[in-house]
Amino acid sequence: MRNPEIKEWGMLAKQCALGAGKLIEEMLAHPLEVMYKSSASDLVTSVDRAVEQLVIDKIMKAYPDHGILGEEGLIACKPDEFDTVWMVDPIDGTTNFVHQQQNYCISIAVYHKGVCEVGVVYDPTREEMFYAERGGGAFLNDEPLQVKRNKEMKEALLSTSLFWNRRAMKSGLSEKMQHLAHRSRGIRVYGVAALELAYVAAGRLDAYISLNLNPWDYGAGRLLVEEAGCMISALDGTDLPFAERSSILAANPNLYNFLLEFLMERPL
Ligand code: 2AM
Ligand code: CA
Ligand code: CA
Ligand code: CA
Repeated sequence: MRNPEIKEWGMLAKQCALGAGKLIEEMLAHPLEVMYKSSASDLVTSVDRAVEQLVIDKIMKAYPDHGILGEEGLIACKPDEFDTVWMVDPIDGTTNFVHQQQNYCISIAVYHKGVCEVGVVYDPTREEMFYAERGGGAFLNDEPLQVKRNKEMKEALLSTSLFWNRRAMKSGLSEKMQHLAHRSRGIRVYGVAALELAYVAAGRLDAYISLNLNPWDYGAGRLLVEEAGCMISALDGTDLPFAERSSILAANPNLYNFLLEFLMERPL
């Protein structure tokens, strides 16, 4: 029997995302405090941290025995030590947030015994709430999402986060993406992984390809993608791990096998 708590987790995840959206709006009335993490292109703001804290407080109040893995690390968590783990990216697309104040989202996933049960990706500027429950379908603002199954490569719109990755350049993956640009309708580079996965689920994109995503980047989006009838795995075709970094190939079911073979075969 399905765990009846899953519905409650889902409701709380949506409440956290909406609360985060409100807090972001309030904080944007004041100047942004922007700091560097590992480099000048790896940013964090006071808003990222405030949102993560807000989400942690809400989860801990409701479920003090759950684990939380957040990008900004405001709470310590060894995921393997908890039955239920929340994965939180308080602002996915911080560079977009700093430069554009749009094209960012909040991503929240709930895993139980290593399996993703709930995924929420919320875009506050467009007021778009993407929601999925395992086995219960994917939704955008309560409207069900189901992708078309007969997509062809020549009519596909792709998206990637590969281009700033040195390994992608060395391995020839960047070059392969250029080839795919010619075989498809084009490639977009939005810099907001969780939202790109939500867009694959919504059929706004037909595939998303990335190296080295963190578990909070793909945690919620993977369930949206699966529940909307698309396929997702690591770039070598293996299942996505629990609470570990991974490469990602998410695609319309009609394109997935072609993309997997094309990206895995020897360099061009
Ligand atoms: P973030 O904004 O939460 O850090 C894949 O595109 C993910 O990598 C994004 O969702 C983004 O998550 C992060 N990212 C984007 N541009 C980046 C950059 N230049 N350096 C490091 N991380 C980046
Ligand atoms: Ca970051
Ligand atoms: Ca992220
Ligand atoms: Ca982030």
